[in-house]
Amino acid sequence: MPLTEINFDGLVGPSHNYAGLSLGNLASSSNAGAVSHPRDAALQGVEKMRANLGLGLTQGLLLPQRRPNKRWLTTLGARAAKAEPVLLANAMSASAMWAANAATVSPAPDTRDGRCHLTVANLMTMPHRSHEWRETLAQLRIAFADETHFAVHPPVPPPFGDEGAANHMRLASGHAAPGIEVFVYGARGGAFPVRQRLEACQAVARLHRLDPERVLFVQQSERAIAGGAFHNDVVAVANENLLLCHGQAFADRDGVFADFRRLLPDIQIVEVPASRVPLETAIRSYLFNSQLVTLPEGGMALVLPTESRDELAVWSWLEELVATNGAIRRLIPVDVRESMANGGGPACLRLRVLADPAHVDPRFLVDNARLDRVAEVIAARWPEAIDSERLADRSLWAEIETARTELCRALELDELV
Ligand code: SUG
Repeated sequence: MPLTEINFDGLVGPSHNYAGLSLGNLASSSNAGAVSHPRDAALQGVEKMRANLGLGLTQGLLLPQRRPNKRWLTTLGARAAKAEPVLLANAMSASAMWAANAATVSPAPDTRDGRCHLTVANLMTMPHRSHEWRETLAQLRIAFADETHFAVHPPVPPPFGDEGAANHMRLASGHAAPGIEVFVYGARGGAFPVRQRLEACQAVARLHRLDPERVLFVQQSERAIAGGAFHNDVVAVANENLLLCHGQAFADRDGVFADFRRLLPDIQIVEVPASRVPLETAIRSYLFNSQLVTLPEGGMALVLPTESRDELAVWSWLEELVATNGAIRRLIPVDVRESMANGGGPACLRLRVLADPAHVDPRFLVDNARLDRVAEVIAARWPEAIDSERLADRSLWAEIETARTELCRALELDELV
């Protein structure tokens, strides 16, 4: 098969909860302490994968990680049974579901050695995310074990924060054409932390053996981070030669657009002006946190959260776009409300890899039959609800472990147990 867009969705883990751990992520902060519904959350994710299969797209998945992460607690001299509530919440987070933060991916046409390179993100800015990388690396090393086609790199070391594909865009005249790779970093975020560092972006570009002439390092605007866009994919999304972004996404809008046009003359930049959709509305609706996908029949679709349909200013702008744009032909709302309540929309939930699916370990790829098996395990084993009191409950830990073990077995990934 030729180079294909494969979206690996992070399956929502059985410990999914709302602990308000992400400063600068407005949804996470405002839902702190709410009761979560891991079973519904994971089934919403499965339905999103089914919808993408229905569009004729290739779909993969990444598995939930062990929670509570006792190994991480041990490195801090703590034990789950006695850990303070905040530390335990950090060890219980299901945040690995947001696979756009698993790694940065440079597909084969962009790299000097003609392999697809993946660098696992260190996610070091937020404690609950900083311990994801080890299990992510283990999974990616299995999924992309074929070293003639893939190179999987361990994370960039501290102190350079790296949050993966959520801050990376590839623009190209087609999937198979050499692309330009855009790394978006933060320098200032007002009251909120900057999570993606320029030094990390530069390291990833070197590790991936990209042509320096076709790489851009772009500063995210302080206004965007301070407004709650803690990752670039909250204010911009790209696919092939199309960039859809908010007018306040980048620090130097004009300079950035000029660079894009110089390196990719046939680029189509669709900018949503703040006068039509204010930044706050864009962040609340997560309009840009959509999957912009190429449809097998031609044209593109925007797979977006139902929250953007519920926001009048957003939806009317999008309907106008579809009527006039030519490239984006369909709007496909998906319900991922449980993930959205922690600041993760459809694009956060997936890691996009351009590769030949025949080169990927098939156990990480899904069709409807495999998703049926996944959904059965979720329906039987995922907890129905979790409130903050329950995080310290040993019977919940046992339930979570059994759920994950059964899922690994159902997918024949016993080595992850
Ligand atoms: O890192 N939320 C995630 C959301 C990540 C979204 N990903 C992308 N934009 N690609 C984060 O802030 C919430 C955790 C909590 O509060 O329990 C959380 O980690």
